[in-house]
Amino acid sequence: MRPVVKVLLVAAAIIAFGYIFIGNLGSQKIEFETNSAEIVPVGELTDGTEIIQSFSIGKSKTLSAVAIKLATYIRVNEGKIIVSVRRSAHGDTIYSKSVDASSIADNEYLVHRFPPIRFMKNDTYYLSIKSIGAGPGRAITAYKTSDDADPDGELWIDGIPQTGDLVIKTYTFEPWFARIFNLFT
Ligand SMILES: [Ca+2]
Repeated sequence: MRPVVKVLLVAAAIIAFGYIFIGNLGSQKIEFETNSAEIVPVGELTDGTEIIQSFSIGKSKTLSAVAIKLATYIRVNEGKIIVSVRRSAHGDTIYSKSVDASSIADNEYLVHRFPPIRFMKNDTYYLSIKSIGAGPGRAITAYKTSDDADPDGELWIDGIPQTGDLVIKTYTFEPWFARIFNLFT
């Protein structure tokens, strides 16, 4: 290999590494937090139950994490919870993860971080929580508001639209270069 080619290859590798590394530096912050005077459990999430909450993120924002407030009825529950983030209510899954119901903490937010979703800005997402394998008396629950806390979001439980919204937080990630860019635009 000619020396000049070697130098070019090394330079290309450094630039590629720098782009990937620096592109992942930035800050994550809470984009939205469900705010309501009254929240109530949605009921036991027994086998097959699916909750879907839609939400939107702001212009030029990059979705990087979601958190859902869950509760255990102060007992150890059975089965699994599959948390998914989708582009539509029932398809185009961007992210999905299974969690043992027995590992869920009472009245705490279950946080799921994922690689920041790029090129999908200013969009609506669908957060799904599906219960697998939990019988009555052995299932966890989530919280919803009594009122329409998020006019931009909608909640469905087993396909039935609800008045309130699921108690969640969404997080966005802003790479440092986007922050500087946004100062001038
Ligand atoms: Ca709503």
